[in-house]
Amino acid sequence: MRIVVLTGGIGGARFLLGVRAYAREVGAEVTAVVNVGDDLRLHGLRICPDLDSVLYTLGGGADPERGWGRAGETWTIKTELAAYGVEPSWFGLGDKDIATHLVRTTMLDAGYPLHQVVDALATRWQPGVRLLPATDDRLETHAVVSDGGQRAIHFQEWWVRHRAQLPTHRFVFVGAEAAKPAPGVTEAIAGADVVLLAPSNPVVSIAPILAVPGIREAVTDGPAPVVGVSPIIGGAPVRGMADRCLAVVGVECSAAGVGGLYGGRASGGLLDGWLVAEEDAGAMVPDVTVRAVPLRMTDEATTAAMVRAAVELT
Ligand code: FO1
Repeated sequence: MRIVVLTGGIGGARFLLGVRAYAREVGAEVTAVVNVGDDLRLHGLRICPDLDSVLYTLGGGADPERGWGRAGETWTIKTELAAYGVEPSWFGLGDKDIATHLVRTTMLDAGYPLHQVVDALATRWQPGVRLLPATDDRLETHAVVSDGGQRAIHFQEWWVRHRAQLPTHRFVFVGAEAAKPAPGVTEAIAGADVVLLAPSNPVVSIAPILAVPGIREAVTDGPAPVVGVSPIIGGAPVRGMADRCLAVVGVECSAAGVGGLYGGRASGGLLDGWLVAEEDAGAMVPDVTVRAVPLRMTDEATTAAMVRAAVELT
């Protein structure tokens, strides 16, 4: 069996732990297509938060409390940069994490495409699943905010500096129109037995992946059933600030709201199946098979059981 997962953020990385465990049980191959819209260049370094969250989480090197960055991190360089008054001071890079950004930036500057850089980093972290960036090309999520006047700011500034509290009009996926799917992405989707949408933020993690021309079409026109896992339980995001993002696009923060945002395949949307939490049993999405199961990713075995339920929904 071949499983493709569209994923981003810390929830997506934790979901992949369960996908990998399930895949080992049944002998499946997993390809994760990872959001790059959160990426930024800072202090001359290319930072890929979602790819790194997946690498560190699956490789056993993630900080369990923060969710992002490395366990046992030290912050000497951050402190030194602050002593020079270097901005942005609101985005902290740990010393161990910086090593990853140095390797990545050196390879990118030498001309390697991002997917080859991911392969090189994966040699160390051995994630046990195939990792593909959605695109090798520049794709950055920006938020159009009212902050005195109207302006667009990078997603990380919106998320980390302003904690998603600024009046926000919309998100823009800068570069998406000209971006091409990274090699292997549409082929993996076309060859999949099931496509899973991780319980990631639908607005700023999954939407930028689908904004790359060719990816959404590969999912909707492909032979594989598509099953999404709700990132919302009982009207609240499992983690992160999906509620703020959903408000920006005018979607109710509920399992039914996000299911409706993705939409049923038979009515021009994405989904064949929608897995929701037991708390949300009764949520309805037109043309979509909805099933309620325990949906909190408390450990790998519970998450693997969620994945089994998602696969069996099809
Ligand atoms: N999140 C924060 O809340 N504060 C930070 O200073 C911060 C730094 C950071 C550095 C590298 C990295 O890979 C992620 C980092 N994050 C930080 C997490 C990140 O902003 C977001 O949680 C994701 O982009 C959303 O998935």
